[in-house]
Amino acid sequence: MGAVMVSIAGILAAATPAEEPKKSDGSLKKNAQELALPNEVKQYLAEKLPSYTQVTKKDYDAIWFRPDNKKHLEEFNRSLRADFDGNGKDDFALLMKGQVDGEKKLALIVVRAMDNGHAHEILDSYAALPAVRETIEIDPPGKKSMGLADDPDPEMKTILLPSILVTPLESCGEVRYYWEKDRWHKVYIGL
Ligand SMILES: [Ca+2]
Repeated sequence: MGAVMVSIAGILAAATPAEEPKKSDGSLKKNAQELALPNEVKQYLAEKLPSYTQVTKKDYDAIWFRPDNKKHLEEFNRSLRADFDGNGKDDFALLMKGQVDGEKKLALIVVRAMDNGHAHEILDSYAALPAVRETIEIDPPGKKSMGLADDPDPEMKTILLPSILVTPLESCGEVRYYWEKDRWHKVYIGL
């Protein structure tokens, strides 16, 4: 992930120190294990997205990873738990395999806990290569990020909620998803 970090640092240099260490909130380690989904989330997925199954460690093939990625294989996240939409209830971001328009694809799916039940959004989909190459992690609240893509106000801004970072391994082009004003926003970083 070194190359990605360098290019992000270039973009964020004006607002944050280069190579800023990860916050020691334990999110990476904590989420490196398979998250145990609550039963109500499992039931929701079975009902609403029956063709999808969660990506597992077996879906990554270390053979084609660079050595510096291989050593991080144990830390690759496929599932995250945080209050992404800020309603006080924990939500789940999941990398899942499923059929999209008749093709086997990977998808980044968020299941949000609502006052009554759950809601979900399919934030993105990716080609199902011979092995999964995406990994996801939580970026803690308070990060500064350039608003781009679908953001009408492309200025450096502070993300107030935990956001989801998607890193394509063996490639560059990290993507951030964050919730603001009742919807998801997608920002490309590290291009
Ligand atoms: Ca929530």
